[in-house]
Amino acid sequence: MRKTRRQAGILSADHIILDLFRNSPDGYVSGEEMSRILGVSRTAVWKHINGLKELGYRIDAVPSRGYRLTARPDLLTAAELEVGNKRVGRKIIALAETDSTNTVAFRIAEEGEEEGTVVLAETQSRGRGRLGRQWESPAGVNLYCSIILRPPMEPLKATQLTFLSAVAVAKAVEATTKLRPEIKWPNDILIGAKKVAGLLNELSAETERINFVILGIGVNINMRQKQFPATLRHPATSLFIEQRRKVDRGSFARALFAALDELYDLYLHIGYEAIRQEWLSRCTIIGRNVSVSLQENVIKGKAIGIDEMGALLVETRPGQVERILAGDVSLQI
Ligand code: BT5
Repeated sequence: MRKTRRQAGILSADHIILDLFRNSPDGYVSGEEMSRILGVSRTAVWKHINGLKELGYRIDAVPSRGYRLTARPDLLTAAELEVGNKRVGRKIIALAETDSTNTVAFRIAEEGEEEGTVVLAETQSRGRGRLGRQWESPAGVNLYCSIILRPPMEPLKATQLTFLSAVAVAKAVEATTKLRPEIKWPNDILIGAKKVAGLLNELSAETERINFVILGIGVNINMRQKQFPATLRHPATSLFIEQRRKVDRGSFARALFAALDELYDLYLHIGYEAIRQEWLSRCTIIGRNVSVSLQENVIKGKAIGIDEMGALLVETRPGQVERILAGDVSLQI
């Protein structure tokens, strides 16, 4: 795949213009200043401004003062979200609609797309959960995204990255709201025992080596109660429902990509232990009596931790510990 300017880490003109508006003390930026900073003609600046207007930005031109941004669209655009992280979100592919962002990310990763690229969509027609389940993906209210990572490690350790994305989602919720998210093993983020986000990680690997991992993340941000179907497996919620106030989806997405970027960097340089500790500090089931439904049976006991491979450790009798790799956990009252 051809290397674009954006992939090489150079910010796009749209992004630079939006940054100039963000940092301008009185909100005005002159066409002359833009043309100087971007190194392009005034006509080219005008074309960029028109491009932003087509995306839904409202930009007024005031003679002798310059341009002023008066309204942003509630849309997740690459220009808003590419913020110069080390890896995650260096390049963002923002789609209006797709079947599943995981499917798109998997396909472009197979074609060689770089580590860190994010695919996101305003809505998904076939959003996927685990085991062929469906992920409700109404348009314009939530975040549906998939991140391509190429960690240099053995495939068995790939589940560790589910913990990494769970911690990142929790951190983004903490950064953008006053809510206290909890993590439920293995892949749910809850607020007050209701599911607010789900994770679907998919792997392409050879025997010894990972080709790539797709971190699929769905977060219910401004979804209304009436948009949830009655048939969900577990009670569900959104940040809006919990705090009765809209959350800016762009700020949430930026916080999420920053947390993922930072945690992934930590993971590559220090290792899984740093992530495991962050995960444990937000996990509510450790130390409690749980019941885990597996395909065939149910295991009951005390959850005592997670191991190297991400398995849940459940003490079923004093001294007897079961390692559980997949299952549905509920608390025993
Ligand atoms: C998950 O599966 O929780 C993983 C969800 C991952 C979604 C993201 S969105 C971006 C990326 N692209 C995709 O196609 N997928 C990923 P699981 O634990 O199997 O939970 C699925 C179950 O949660 C469903 O069977 C429903 O009962 C329930 N559910 C569906 N949509 C929901 C929603 N928006 N919020 C809360 N629960 C939901």
